[in-house]
Amino acid sequence: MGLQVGIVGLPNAGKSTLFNALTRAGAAVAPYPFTTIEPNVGVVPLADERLQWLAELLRPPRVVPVAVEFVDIAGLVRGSHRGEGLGNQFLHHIRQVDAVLVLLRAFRAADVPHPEGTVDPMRDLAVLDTELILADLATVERRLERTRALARTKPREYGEELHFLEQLQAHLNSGQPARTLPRTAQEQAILSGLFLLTEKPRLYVLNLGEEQVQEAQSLLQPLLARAQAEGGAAMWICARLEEELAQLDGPEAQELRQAWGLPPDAVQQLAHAAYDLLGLISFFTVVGGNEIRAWEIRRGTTALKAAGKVHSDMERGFIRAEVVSFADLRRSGSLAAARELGLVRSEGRDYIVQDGDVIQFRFSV
Ligand SMILES: Nc1nc2c(ncn2[C@@H]2O[C@H](COP(=O)(O)OP(=O)(O)O)[C@@H](O)[C@H]2O)c(=O)[nH]1
Ligand SMILES: [Mg+2]
Repeated sequence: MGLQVGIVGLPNAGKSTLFNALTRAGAAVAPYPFTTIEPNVGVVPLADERLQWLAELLRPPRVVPVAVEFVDIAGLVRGSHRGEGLGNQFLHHIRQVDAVLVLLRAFRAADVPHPEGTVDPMRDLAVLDTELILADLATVERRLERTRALARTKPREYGEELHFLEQLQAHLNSGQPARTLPRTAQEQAILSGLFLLTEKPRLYVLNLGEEQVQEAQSLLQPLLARAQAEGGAAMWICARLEEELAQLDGPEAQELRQAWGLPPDAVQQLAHAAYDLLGLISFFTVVGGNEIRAWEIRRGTTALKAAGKVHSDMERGFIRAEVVSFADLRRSGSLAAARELGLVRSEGRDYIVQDGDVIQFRFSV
């Protein structure tokens, strides 16, 4: 499974519209085989000019970019945590994603009812926050009960966990998301096992109407401030326009984008923002003359672990990694020239892979 981003928001915020825009735009990025894995899971390949350059240089039959999967998660409404609307069904879906895209409605449309009666994105955010925090509280309280029972018989083993869970409960009870609670490495392990919704990194997206584009920056301001305070990201989009534009071809769509004041590629901006939010970088592999492929890894990953990402055999039998940075490769013009210039380095298992590295793994089977 690839990197997954769950789209959450109140009903009629435009989640499905955004989802369609994302997946249709994804479909247009040749040569990636477009897929909607399930009706509500779509794949957006990340455009990367470095990969494109490599593809032009080496012309392999297959070019595989990294991709971000978006999941349209329905059913989050005020009262969800106690079973309103579709109740807790959404929880199951959000628990599995790596990051949460919070979509907030700014567009005004008399024919599209708002579940809260008026358009107010920051109020909606408060509603969503409350639901997610309450859902997490329920999870933590279930775990607390178990840990309390265990701590009664084995206080030495479970004392610390109990103490941390109580801290976490108080933190959530005060209206704060799990991700702002300081923790030790040991506590992090407990947290990871809980799959809390408010622990996931967030990308805030404000869904604007066509007529609001001119004032986009000022409308985005409160959300941007919030995102900056929590180390997240915020951007705006016109989901409905993007959905329509995604069906058009290059030049025509670009002209309309300019006329509307939209960015040249909002869908890619969004996918890249999610990628960056998760601290992901890309490295590239060239497999014989057959395939060029981009791989996503977390910043700070070693050559050994990167090899394992490509194939478990490569990790097991790792000998060394032959690495050239993309910048060096482009400057030299070809892999052979880079080799002659001594720009292809031989790196060991502990080498920290850098964004844009072109790597050939040497391994024994
Ligand atoms: N006027 C206007 N309508 C929009 C916009 N974005 C979405 N909608 C409409 O709002 C309704 C609800 O959108 P949908 O994507 O189904 O919302 P969801 O419930 O969050 O999945 C649909 O009729 C959309 O066409 C927008 O930017 N402007
Ligand atoms: Mg929907």
